[in-house]
Amino acid sequence: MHIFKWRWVLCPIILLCCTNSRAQSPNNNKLWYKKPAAVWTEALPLGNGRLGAMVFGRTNEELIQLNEGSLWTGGPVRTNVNPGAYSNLQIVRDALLKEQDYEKAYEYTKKMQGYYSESYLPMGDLFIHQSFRDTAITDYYRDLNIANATATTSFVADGTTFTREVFVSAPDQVIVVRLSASKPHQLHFTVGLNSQLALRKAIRDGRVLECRGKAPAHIQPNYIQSKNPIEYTDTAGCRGMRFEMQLQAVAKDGKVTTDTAGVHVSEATEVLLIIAGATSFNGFDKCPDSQGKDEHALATAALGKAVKKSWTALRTDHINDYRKYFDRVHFTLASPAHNENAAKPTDERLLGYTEGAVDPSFETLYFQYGRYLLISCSRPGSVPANLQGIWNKEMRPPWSANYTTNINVQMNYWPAETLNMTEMHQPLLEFVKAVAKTGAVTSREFYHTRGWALHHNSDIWALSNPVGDIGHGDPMWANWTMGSPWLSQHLWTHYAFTKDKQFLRETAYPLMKGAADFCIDWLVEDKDGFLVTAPSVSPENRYIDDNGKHGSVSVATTMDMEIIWDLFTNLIEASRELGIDADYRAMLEAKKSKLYPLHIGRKGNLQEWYRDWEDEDPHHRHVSHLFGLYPGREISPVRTPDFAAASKKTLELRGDAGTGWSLAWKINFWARLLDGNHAYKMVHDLLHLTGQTGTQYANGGGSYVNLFDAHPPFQIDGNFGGVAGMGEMLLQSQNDEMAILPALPDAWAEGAVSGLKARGNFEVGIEWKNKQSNRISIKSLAGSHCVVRTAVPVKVNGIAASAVKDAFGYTIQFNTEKGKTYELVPR
Ligand code: FUC
Repeated sequence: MHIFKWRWVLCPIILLCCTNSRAQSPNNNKLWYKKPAAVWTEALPLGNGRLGAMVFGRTNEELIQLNEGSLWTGGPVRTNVNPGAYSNLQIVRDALLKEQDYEKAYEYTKKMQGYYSESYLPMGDLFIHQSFRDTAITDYYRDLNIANATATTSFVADGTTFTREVFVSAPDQVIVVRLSASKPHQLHFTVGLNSQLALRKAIRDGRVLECRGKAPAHIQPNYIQSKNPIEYTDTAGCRGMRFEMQLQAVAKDGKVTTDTAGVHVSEATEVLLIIAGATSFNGFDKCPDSQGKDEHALATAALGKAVKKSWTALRTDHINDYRKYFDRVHFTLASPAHNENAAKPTDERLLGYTEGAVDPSFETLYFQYGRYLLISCSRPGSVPANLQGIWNKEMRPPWSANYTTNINVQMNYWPAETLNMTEMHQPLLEFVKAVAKTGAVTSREFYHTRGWALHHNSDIWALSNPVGDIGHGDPMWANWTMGSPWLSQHLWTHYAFTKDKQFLRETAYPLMKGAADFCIDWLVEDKDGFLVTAPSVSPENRYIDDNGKHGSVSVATTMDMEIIWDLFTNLIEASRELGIDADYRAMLEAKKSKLYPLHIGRKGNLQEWYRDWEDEDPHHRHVSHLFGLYPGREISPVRTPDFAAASKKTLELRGDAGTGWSLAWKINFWARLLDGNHAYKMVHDLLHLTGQTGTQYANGGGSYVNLFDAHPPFQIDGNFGGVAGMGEMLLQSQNDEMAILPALPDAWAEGAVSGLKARGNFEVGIEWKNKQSNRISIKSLAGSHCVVRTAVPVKVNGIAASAVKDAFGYTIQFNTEKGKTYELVPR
């Protein structure tokens, strides 16, 4: 809902700006280019949460690279992978807590590892060979319209305009391509399907091209040297899923023939290509082959249904479905040079922005693009978005394009609730149920602990063991144990935003309790009586201890303690909300009070380690110890000013540079520190054209030409963390109050946003000028009590509200009625 209409603003100066802001909306929803994609990171992503397509927009040799979110190597996780693991735990603990022999602890920690995760796969490539012989191509244009999730390519050859429109439909579960020519009978082309995976092709009913394939049993992670990294033979049993792609052309006129080389079309004017794809994946605990779904039946049914629909019906259903989510949030900034900037193709606009052009509407486009991407790669019923969302062309993608849980998969979902896409959170929340099952086995087998444990990597099989192929991984990532409490935060967050008590009672609470049980058993007492984690790492940094020794395994890293604090705090609140488990709650409260506390180091920083040690890499990309600032809520300028000041010092010492996701995290940190200008600086750094084009690893995050986040290489978390951070600049609600424009930068002095969500299930719109909100609209969707923090005192629905003033502004409180909207204006 667009709560604020610019027409309400009467002052002529504003009207001028409003005209601008209005004028920007129609064409500020497009990424567009004057040339085809030369490389994958210039192609444009489409998706319905399950099927993904990267559209290159080439003229004679169009390439649309295809993915299916559940197409991974492997099969259900194995149990009892390292029966000797547990025997090392006490040795590690003694080495850490009694002998202070951290090198020994490191060596023995390595003995507590299992297998690497499986790998996400590319499904196929759709080629369209359309020959124009020697004819010159003119008027070339391609775009991605994020307002209707459609990519269009058009160009002129021999006096005919050729247009190709592509979308991936969620209601119809197919990819749709329409090719059309402005003059009759000018379409002559062949469409083919290929894959890097083994395919068998067949023709059904003379008109459907079927491509049946099988995924490898395992692929070694790309960072492992291996002579035969791709294994098709299933030695372990139950590994290697089937998949199928189907293609059919529907032509209004002309001739269409289909053989295994592809679909051949001539003398047509308009042709629809319908592509269906499915895998046999049937859940994390089912053999993908013998117990798999019937991928042939799934693809056949989707294709059969879609070919009967008209282009208009397919397109209308797709757009209506997509807009249900996308249209919930509007964000505009006064953008004086908008028309000039938007007149540039996106690659040039990005370059201009990188070189310093002031272009606020590009920032709002980037914000909405992040929302577009989550809606496109994570839908109810799909598997969670991986390191690349659902878009991957590599057989051995970076870090297996898996679920990396020491920051990355969580970051993917940071904008889900705040930016009004709660449904898109569902795949991750469902995944927690699966990983809690495998994690219970891992917890028991590796540590003899209760509850469920998850380490730093997972996959669609809900892998939960510490990776490393038993002894080959570095514990600074492989043996990080805080996956279950961190993922539990998402369960609580979903409840906090939706107030869905049934979800809390039936789903979230038991899973959170399972994670807490693991943490309770995992914690041990140090000699001062504090509860600590041991072994403990701070992803993925190393310390230099007081004796000058470098290491990564130690005791009670700040991140561990903050994550456990977060879970215990959330679980205590959850049990209160549900009015259950008073004894368990009292036990948690007692444990919480004994957790090793936060410390401020001698540099005034928030200590990362158990002791005030130096960092081996002071500028490390991970800033794990600020978890309590974001996404946690232990640290805040309002409630814990000393730790907030120490966090600020930490960020200054760490510096701004980092990988894409690191820059994105820092937007959120600075927003939580209420420093809008520094947060904005980080937005700028993230939306900065990277010098990389391929899958190269390099320092310095940024954005590719298609505005995908560059780690580099491409990793989608930075897109999601980045836009979540932009949301945190506009609205925060983690401290039992809704802070309006808490970190507004000078560059965003005037604008309007609507449809943001706040905890308590409020939908919030804000309109501001000169950095001051002049209208706030709060729609109460659950009838929760509302506490609002503003910069100036306000009236609520015309009545002056009594406000409490402190150094951070004014807070007012009022009860709300479910379904009612409250308008707040300056008094
Ligand atoms: C973590 C990070 C890396 C990368 C990888 C997928 O291990 O430290 O930078 O993002 O995940």
